[in-house]
Amino acid sequence: MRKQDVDYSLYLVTDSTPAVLGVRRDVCAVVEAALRGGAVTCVQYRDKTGDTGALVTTARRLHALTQRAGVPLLVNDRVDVALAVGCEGVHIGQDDVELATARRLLGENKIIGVTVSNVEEMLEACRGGADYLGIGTVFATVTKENTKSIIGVDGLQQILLRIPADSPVKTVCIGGINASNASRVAWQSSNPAPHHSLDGIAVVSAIMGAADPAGASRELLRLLRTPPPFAPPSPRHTITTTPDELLGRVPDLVRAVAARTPLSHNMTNLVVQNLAANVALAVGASPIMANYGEEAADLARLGGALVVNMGTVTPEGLVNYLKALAAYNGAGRPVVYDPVGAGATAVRRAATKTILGAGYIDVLKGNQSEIQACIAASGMSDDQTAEAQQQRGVDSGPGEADATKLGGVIRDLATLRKNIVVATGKTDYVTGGGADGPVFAVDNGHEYLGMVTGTGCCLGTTISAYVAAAATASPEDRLPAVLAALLHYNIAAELAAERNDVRGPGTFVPAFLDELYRVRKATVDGDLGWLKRAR
Ligand code: 3NM
Ligand code: MG
Repeated sequence: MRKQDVDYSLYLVTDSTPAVLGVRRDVCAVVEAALRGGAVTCVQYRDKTGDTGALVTTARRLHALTQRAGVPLLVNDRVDVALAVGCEGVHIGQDDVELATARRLLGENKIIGVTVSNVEEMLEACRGGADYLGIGTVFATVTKENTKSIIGVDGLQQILLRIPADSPVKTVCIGGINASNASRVAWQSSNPAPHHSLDGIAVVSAIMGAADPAGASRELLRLLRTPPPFAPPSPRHTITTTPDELLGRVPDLVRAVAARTPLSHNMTNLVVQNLAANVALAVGASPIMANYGEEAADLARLGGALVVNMGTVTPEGLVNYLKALAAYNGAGRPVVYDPVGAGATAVRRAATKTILGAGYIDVLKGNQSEIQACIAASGMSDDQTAEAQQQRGVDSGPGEADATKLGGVIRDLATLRKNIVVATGKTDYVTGGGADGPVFAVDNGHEYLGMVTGTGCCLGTTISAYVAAAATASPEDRLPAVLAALLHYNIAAELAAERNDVRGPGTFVPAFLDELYRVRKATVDGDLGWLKRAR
């Protein structure tokens, strides 16, 4: 087999410790069983503690098995063992022998893989002629202690996007990959050319620790090749819709919410529950305020959308969010995440990172400092920046950032996460149509919105109603839906604020509910006068 032809799809890394393997099992027996499933495409023998003689003996046995299966065997770290056995190559970590030395010892025809956890390590490995990269650690895992950094799917994606387009290097990711996340990770790590996409997943415990290694590996390969339930139906491409075309679609979207009365499942804080439920009703959705994660699987089947609002974060609350996120991801229903006060405390920064890493967020909505905190949580800026910009409370950002810069930043975030990002402020910015896609700005709204608690959260609720009612999960339908939500919400606020009976934030609230309702009703009746206010 030529090394260029190696299939890295399902890359099994061995572990000989009883904690992973179980006491009675032998590493060769498990690898043999896994190979019998026919799904494993590459094997790495990894034993950090064995004596050299024993390593060579086991590696020889493994090589006989992999040769019979027609897949390559690589040895972790030990170039000498690989040479003794004559297997197909080695895998080296950042603390192992240097790439140049390994190459000199092994020659051009052997496979050398390198572990990388950041862009600098990746670039160095590419320059040094690595054949493939093991990118990680993606998720925290008990299988490896001393993992230098948990990079999440965002970190993985950033490395993939920065691999030089002309590099022939292949890629696998490693760390905590299992049946619960393989499909999502593979989908989130696929990119349009000329960018590199992930070539495979490397797993230890998901196969070595499985009762049925053959079945487990077949299932992993199947998941790897199956888009997750929430993936948009069409291949992603740059959105070319103009603002006028988008405006033209708004009336139908308002009517779609009214006609479908989609469920808006809110996991939100006590302060806003009542107002958010009333806003949902006013725009035509059917609200349920359910903070208990065990309910989410049933609710996710009802065709609505979930809002995770981090307004009151507690350890128990976080567990509930993650259950609900998994349930909605599994049902292919949209999730809106409102990272309230994401940068305000260490607890919220950690919770944001956990939530963003635990599943797919369809729409990420926050004010500028919350979005900044999400960028830090995604590894796109260092955490110190986030701490330096620590928010004063949950209501205010660091000031109006330069709009062009903000637009570029949220587009990068949305591209990385393959989702829609909404940055709210005096002007709201929306993007999510690819790396070269547009950033839409909505200039409507009223200052009273900033004087009433929970109006940001209620915007999240409104967005959830609209994305739930969108025809498909494709950005062609989701982006206009989010824009329609912003226009409905902000124009209703203007209409309410201008009423004679409104004299301040107190009288504004009931008038705002009225106008949310009246905008919907007028649109259903064919009166689109309100939309002329769109800016
Ligand atoms: N290398 P599991 S993480 C061997 O980040 C290894 O470089 C890692 O085990 C890295 O699939 C890891 O059981 C262990 O999570 C992965
Ligand atoms: Mg190593």
